[in-house]
Amino acid sequence: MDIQLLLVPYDTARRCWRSGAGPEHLLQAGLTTHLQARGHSVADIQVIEADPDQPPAEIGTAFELMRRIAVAVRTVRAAGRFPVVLAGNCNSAVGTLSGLTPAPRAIFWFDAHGDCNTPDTTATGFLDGTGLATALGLCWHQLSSTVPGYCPVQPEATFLLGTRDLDPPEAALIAGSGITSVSTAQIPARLPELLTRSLLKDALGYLHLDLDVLDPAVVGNANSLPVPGGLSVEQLTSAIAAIRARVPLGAATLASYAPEYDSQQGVCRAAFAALDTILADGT
Ligand SMILES: [Mn+2]
Repeated sequence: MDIQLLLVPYDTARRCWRSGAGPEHLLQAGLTTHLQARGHSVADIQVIEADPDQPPAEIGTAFELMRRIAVAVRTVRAAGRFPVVLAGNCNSAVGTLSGLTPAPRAIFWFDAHGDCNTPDTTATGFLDGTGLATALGLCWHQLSSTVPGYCPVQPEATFLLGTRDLDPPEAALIAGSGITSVSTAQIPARLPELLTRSLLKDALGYLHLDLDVLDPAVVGNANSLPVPGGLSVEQLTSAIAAIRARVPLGAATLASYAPEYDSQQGVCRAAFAALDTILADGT
């Protein structure tokens, strides 16, 4: 496969801080040569940078990055390459999904957390906890409209996978939304059946992998927010294969990986294995 790696090395508007260091770490661990050894063609790395003329601001910088990601993803796909976004923050997904329009899109969001708060429900003020809600058109309407190609994704075409840490208002929002939640216990056995129920006809899939979906006790800590009871590597790759058997993918993202917490490199290895399945021929 012809692949373009798009690096977005920011966390909360800070470059290479915390999970902003994840993209570079994956490269230094040999990701490019790993992919080439699997037979993929990997174009020169493209790094998405914040506007150097603007002061860092958690909200403003995140949306500036989304605007730039949206343009980059569209350009990469027009050149016939598959975009793999390595991002600090999950909210980069808003940009990536915007680069896939006008196709109807389906979201497969692997994450220990729901990222489905809104500015009215968040108790932490952490913008990245609103990323999926923004992609679904539930908040940040003015700023979302500045992202080229932005169009909300339908909740009925959205899957939350392996999510196990929700704030009460977030849980209520998801329960009433049409989003399909797939618990860790349901992966992979129940997934094919759940995938047949949803609105996926003609959809272009977006696979979002927040690496904290993995089990901290078995695989390692992906970031500062470990939640017990996550997926094994085998569960994750089985689920990805089941998704690929159902829906063609338009783009994929690996996000929220802060390498300082991954002391045994288990999450790094799992990221490589996940990408192998995301990019494999013939699944
Ligand atoms: Mn996340």
